[in-house]
Amino acid sequence: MSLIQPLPQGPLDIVGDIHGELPALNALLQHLGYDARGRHPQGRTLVFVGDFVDRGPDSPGVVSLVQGLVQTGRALAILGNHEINLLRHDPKDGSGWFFAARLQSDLRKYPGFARCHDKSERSEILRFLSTLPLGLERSDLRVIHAAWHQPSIAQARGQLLGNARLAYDAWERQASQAAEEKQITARMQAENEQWPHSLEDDSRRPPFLQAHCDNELNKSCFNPLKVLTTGLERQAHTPFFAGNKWRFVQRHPWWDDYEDDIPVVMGHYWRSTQAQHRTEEGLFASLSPFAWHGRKNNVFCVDFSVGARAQARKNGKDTEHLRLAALRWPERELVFDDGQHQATQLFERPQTQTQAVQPLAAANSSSATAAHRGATHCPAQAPNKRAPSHSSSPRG
Ligand SMILES: [Mn+2]
Repeated sequence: MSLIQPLPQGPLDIVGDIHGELPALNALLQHLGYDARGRHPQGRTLVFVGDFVDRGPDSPGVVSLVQGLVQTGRALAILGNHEINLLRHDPKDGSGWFFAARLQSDLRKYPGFARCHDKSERSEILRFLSTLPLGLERSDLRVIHAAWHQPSIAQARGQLLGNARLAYDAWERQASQAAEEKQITARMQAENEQWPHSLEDDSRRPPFLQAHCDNELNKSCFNPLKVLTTGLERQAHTPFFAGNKWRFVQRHPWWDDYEDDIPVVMGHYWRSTQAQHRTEEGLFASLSPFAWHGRKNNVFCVDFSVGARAQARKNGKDTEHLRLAALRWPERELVFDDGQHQATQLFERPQTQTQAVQPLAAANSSSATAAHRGATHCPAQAPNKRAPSHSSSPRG
């Protein structure tokens, strides 16, 4: 039993990041045709891509619902970065429902939310989360929270189910050792003397601080379980201000390098149903809101940003584009929490064996590329020419 588990056969409904929006989840399950116990008249199975919790009005309620469905065999679920944060006792934005340390700051930012009140409730949530895998697969589909990155998947396969937290912590310690060996901290200190201003001051654009960049890349790309749940990053072309600080690395659209024929469905990346609302780094900028993406047009992000609904509501902003969706497989149709059905676009079927006849030289060069990629966790770190947009929307 490994951290990468099989998907069951039959039709699936793959639900995007929920982020504590229990009313949206209940509405979506109804529109999908599930009864209160998660049974579907056509024998469909629910799959949750992670990030069930944080920011929304009822994270404990969402966990409890997902847990009930998983334990009765009606659903499968994988861990997202927000569940990993809970497992590692790492309080972050939006987790005030679980961690007292975040309560005051979250109460200011989000409207009233249900909390975990006692230790036994928290322990039960952690016990359940610790049983979940990080990836799911079958011959025609792969499901992951953020990145189906083959070398990281291979590492996760070698870890026992139930071991996510221990393995994650061990890789984090190794990442710190690697940073020491590369003298990243000392080089960052030198840069801090050269640039003594706060990196949270958007009025002062820093020069490109290479050690700060190296530090971010080491932190994001070293740990394979982190890569699977938060995605890959790469060096930015120029410093850019996002999420309230100057950054030197940006998210890497790994799907543009994904060469396998097996489609991947993921969450995590805050796409929008409206063309004018883009993610901060323009990851889906040139894409229809309902399109498959990537080199082979066989990757689909099913996170339609319902996680930003709580804050938008509090600030009196439009929430229409912030929605919860499920992707029906094999139909490739989206169903939203308001009942809208929407066909997806641009999907390319995998080539069949007879179509996939390649000249020998081309086949050899592609396997050499794959072997090269397997040698490192990080993608090629050539500076990206496309400057990301200036924004303070949340990450992950
Ligand atoms: Mn996420």
